[in-house]
Amino acid sequence: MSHKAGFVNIIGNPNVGKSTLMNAFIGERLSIITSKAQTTRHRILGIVNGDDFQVVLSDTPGIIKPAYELQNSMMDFVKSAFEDADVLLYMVEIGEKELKDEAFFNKIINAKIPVLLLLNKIDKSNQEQLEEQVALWQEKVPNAEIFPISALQNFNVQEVFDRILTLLPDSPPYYPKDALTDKPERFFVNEIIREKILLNYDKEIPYAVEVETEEFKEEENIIRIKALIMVERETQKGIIIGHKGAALKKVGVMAREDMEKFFGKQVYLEIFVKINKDWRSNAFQLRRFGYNQ
Ligand code: GDP
Ligand code: MG
Ligand code: K
Repeated sequence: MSHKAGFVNIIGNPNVGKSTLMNAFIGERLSIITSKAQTTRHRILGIVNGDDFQVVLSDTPGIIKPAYELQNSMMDFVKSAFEDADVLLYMVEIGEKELKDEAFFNKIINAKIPVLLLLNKIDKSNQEQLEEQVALWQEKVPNAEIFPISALQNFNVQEVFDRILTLLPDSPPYYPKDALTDKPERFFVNEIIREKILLNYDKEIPYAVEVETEEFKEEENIIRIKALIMVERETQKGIIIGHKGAALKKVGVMAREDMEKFFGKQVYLEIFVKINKDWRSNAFQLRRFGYNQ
């Protein structure tokens, strides 16, 4: 049986209905996790799994950043949103004008990947308005396939999803399907720590380590997390920990801050470093996502 997998980027102004669309995608299937993980490249909104597909949906925080943050690193980020995705969903709502950010808008109309323009909230319009809007957007974004939808009323949502699937390449899943449905919180804890490792150490280190969440205890006002960073050699352990523990402490503080945002709760995070020569054989393969290659 062939398997399809890929990355779908959702772009659009705030409040156009991106989260509602995610919920609509999720409502139709059981084996789905929705979450917001801040990764190096994208925020994961949700991963939709089926027997023969895995769709990773994410959005691009860059689009809503104010102008003063529009520096090189952000523009790189924005660029990667176009280069790394397999399909781009550009969501607008009835009556909306195009994006204020002209550079970004130009990226959409010049995208090399398929663009689906989702004209959302059509439940608020009549037939005449709708036809007018479709014509308008087709002119503005000639490279897009336009889907009038109502994410809220689940109109045309399945059609969009089916179209995404036809556009995705044959590929094994990027994320372990079982682990996702099994212990999703731990998965995102691992991803957040991995991201901080990526940001704080030289290139070879992230490839030499594996992160595992040993304990995840949610209490009323706090989540207690114990995570393990597994390395293969003593020297790597030393690098991870750093002089007087400073490097690991930094990773811990950054990761905890993200986790608190992610889970919306105070987090008590302990990270241990352990040498485990065999982790590679146990680790999940295929980790394209989140790595700066
Ligand atoms: P996001 O900021 O792009 O994620 O937008 P949300 O999904 O949070 O939606 C913003 C608001 O638009 C919410 O009040 C939604 O209920 C509403 N909304 C989303 N989709 C639709 C739709 O298809 N029709 C209508 N009438 N409202 C919608
Ligand atoms: Mg939202
Ligand atoms: K989001």
